[in-house]
Amino acid sequence: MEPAEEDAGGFPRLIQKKRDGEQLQAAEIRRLVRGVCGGSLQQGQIGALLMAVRLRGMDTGETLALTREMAASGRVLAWPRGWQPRLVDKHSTGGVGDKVSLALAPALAACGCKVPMISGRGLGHTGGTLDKLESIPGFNVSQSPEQMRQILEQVGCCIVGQSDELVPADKVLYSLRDVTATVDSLPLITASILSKKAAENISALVLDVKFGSAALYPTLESARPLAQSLVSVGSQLGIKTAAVLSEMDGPLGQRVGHSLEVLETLECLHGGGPADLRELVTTLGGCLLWQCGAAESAEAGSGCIAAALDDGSALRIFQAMLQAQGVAPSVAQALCTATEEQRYQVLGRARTQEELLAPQDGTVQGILALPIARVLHSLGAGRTRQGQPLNPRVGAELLVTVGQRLRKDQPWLRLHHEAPALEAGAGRALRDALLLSDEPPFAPPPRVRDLLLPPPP
Ligand code: IUR
Repeated sequence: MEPAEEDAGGFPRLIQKKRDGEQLQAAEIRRLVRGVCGGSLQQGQIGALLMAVRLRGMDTGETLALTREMAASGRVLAWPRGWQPRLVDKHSTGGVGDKVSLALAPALAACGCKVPMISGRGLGHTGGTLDKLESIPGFNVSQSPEQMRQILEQVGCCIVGQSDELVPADKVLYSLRDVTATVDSLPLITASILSKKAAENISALVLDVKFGSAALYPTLESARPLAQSLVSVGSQLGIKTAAVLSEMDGPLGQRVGHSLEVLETLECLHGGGPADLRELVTTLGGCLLWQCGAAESAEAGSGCIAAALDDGSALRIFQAMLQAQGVAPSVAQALCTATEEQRYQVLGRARTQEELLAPQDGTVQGILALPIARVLHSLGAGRTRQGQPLNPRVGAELLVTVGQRLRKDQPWLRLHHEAPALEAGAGRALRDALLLSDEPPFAPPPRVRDLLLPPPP
């Protein structure tokens, strides 16, 4: 007989085992996760367990068991059998200006995939995909599994919030990790991300693991173990999992802030927009099309995604997704077919647009995303507490790209805000975000620095 979950003697022994660096068995991990969800594991015990895992780590087998148990702690989505090979999703570890999901989901659907994308909200300096979509009047991120299925049937993709029924264990563990200094644990991050993807019941997954000064990991090599852990555990869960390592020193694209990022997504969906945004959308999408058997190679898949952006098919699906998720047809049409000025009328514009000028001649060596994100956050674009309202119109447009030559007094950034005046500290932080050099102009480097493809079957 399994020890009763209420057995106070059982849990301390399991915590002690991990504390002393021993390996936990799958059945022990199951008891712990059930204790977390059922409430029989006390908050202090969960905190101690998290810290033991943070300090002692978990091997791939333990991480896999933890991911499986977390995924099974709630409802697992079910789909028609015929969809199975083409059910795909993407996850990013979080970046500034990262609006890739907004363009990628409809582009994948245009290429024949089903994309039940469950996204998050922004907390801290990175913006959340759901918050960006909610800057569109009427957009509803709360969709039941039944509604998701209907939207996937009609449109091919949806982007929704995580319902309470899905992976309740992650809700408990994630909120406690935040307050116990255990967020940066490889097995805990792996299990948290992959349990939610496993509950979506998808066939293929691509992960955009960011590195750089505005990412969780500062360097390519420090981010690689997370990418490897995600690919290894994801593959063992039966999901064809790939990872892309992409640089996150400067904002992705030229616009940061919720409604400004929707505007830039629309440019991308019209076949234009910044080169780095298109690079990430086509690379991540190309991997997925290859993984799910819709393309001969990742390169061929990238070509299919590029074609869906260029021929308007991804844009039409984006418009249909907006309507299916509550946006009035006239609003969806205005956003997807009108001029930028008319799009601003739909999304609104902040009261003040203020341009920052280059202090001297020079070549743009870099534009640091983190200080820009922090200033925007302080101007109301982000939240410090869950549930706090935010201002979707606050944002920044970069008027220059890395590698280009800049003249003294040339505008390099346009800030959109509603504050009476920019505080001196914020102005200084923004000025310091522009890195100028005496080097000759150069082509900006690619965002994608490495690709980890799934192991062969
Ligand atoms: N995103 C998640 O879903 N889980 C995590 O642990 C982190 C980011 I860090």
